[in-house]
Amino acid sequence: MRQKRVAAVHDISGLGKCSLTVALPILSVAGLECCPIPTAVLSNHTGGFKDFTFKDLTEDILPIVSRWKEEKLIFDAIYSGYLGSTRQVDILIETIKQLKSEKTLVVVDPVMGDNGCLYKSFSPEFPGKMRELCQCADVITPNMTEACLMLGESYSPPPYNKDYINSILMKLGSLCKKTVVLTGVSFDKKALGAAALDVETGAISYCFNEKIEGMHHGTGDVFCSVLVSALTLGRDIDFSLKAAVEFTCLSIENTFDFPELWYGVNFEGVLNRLDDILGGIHGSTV
Ligand code: PXL
Repeated sequence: MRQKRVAAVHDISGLGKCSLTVALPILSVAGLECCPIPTAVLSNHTGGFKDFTFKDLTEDILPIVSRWKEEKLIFDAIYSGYLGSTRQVDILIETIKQLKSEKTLVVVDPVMGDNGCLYKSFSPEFPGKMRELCQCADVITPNMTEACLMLGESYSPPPYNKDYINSILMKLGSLCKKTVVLTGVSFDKKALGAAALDVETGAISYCFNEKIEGMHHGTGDVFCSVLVSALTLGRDIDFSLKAAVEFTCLSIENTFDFPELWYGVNFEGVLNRLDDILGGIHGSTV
């Protein structure tokens, strides 16, 4: 028997509850071995703190990959998120080539913006470069801002109409191999959720929850880490989408009583519910 293994390529931000500090605990609770490749070390995330320190780890990635390669280990998934530099896109493409086997699921979360804006750590060329990385992915998980940045479309805030969302999904479908998961989808003032497109069949599904007001940092990383966990456990896209929406909402609700937590969500307090939401961790071994 072998425990399933996920290579997680994200930054590590000491403060802020995002990237690896979210992916590691969520994948672990899902019974998966999470093997991190840090793209950069930051004091805190770049979204709202007054400053941040930034140590770029671009030069460390391929030596880590070569060392892992020598161990001849199987990776059931490769999950990438926030990258530390534009050059890291080419390095990630090489990382995927090196670590991927026939059955490896490649999930690219093209983390680069929110609320219509590119994060301040990225150059204007970054979205075009991120498109290249998406071509290597089975699954991509942009939010509406990231989708518009990659497609060169102007961003407008929600609500949207269904035809518009479906056309964005179809355009994103040409950027990746199998599945597009689009977050931040809303058709009215009451509900917010995500949509998924199966690139091969053209089937589109939606999953909504009651909209919770306010801006919640790190929820994209919580959502995507649950989605990757569910897909790696062998759940189908509809189940995985529902699990990711449900756990993200629970995490936000569990933050209401913690006013000091403006920079993230208290997902740790609901990790004990994750096993149930994932339908048990059967599938974490092969
Ligand atoms: O949650 C996305 C994210 C990840 N990593 C860093 C960030 C952000 C969002 O601001 O700044 C460093």
